[in-house]
Amino acid sequence: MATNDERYDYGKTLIREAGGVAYDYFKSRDELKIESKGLQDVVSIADRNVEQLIRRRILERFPDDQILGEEEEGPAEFDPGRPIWVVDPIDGTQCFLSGIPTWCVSIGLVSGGHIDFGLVYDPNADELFAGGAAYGAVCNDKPIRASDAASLKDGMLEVGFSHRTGVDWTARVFSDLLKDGGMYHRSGSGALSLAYVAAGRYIGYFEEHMNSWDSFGAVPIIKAAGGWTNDVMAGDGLTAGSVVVACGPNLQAEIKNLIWPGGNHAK
Ligand code: LIP
Repeated sequence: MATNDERYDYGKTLIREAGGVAYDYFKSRDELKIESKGLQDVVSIADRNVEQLIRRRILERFPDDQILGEEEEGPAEFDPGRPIWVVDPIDGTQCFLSGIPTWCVSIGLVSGGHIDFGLVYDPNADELFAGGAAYGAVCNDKPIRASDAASLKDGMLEVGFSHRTGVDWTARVFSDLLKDGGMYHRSGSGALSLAYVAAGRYIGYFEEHMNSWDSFGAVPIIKAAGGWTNDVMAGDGLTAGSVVVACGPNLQAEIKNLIWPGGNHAK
């Protein structure tokens, strides 16, 4: 029976191959036909073909594994006894199609009821972020650590947003963050930004709602890098997504108080 160590090694090679194909599309993006999936939500043949490549490669090597991908989604129900690959072929599609280099390929592996490892590949910078509890956290094989910032004043908080939600919670977080002397950033690729939290480049991350394919690739890397995230698997996080809050080890209390003031978990 295949092991997750084998999946981890295979995934690292696969995500670089997929990123290479995506990067070729990026260089000739003017030829791509852009389709709308909703408000500020676009897609092209690049997303679909890269996802198909990833699906094909996974099933060639691990035919019994299951796949949840952004473009083709997954089966109506998953068998919790078999590994599930959670795939975003191009995270940051709007940036990709606009010629902005903040996009990536993201893959997470759910196995045994938790996210065993995650992979985020940025072809523009040729950076592969990888990790999990059993593997440590690395960028291009070099160990990475989440930021040791102890205050929101000590760096940039990435704030993601999509029109899947209303604006009130995010607007309130912006307001309180700025009043407290903090600073925000939005790259347009949630997965890549979360990988940057693992690498200590951003001190934290907040987004009211992310789909699992946007967060599961980076969350295990953040944890393996000494950082903290909320439980993105809680409830039906795999299929419905969740709020995502992440930070380095010393910022947990302060970021929780910014997002859920006084421990009030209402928005
Ligand atoms: C998007 C992310 C964006 C995030 C959105 C959305 P897509 O993914 O990259 O940063 O804020 O929630 O999921 O559609 O570009 O793959």
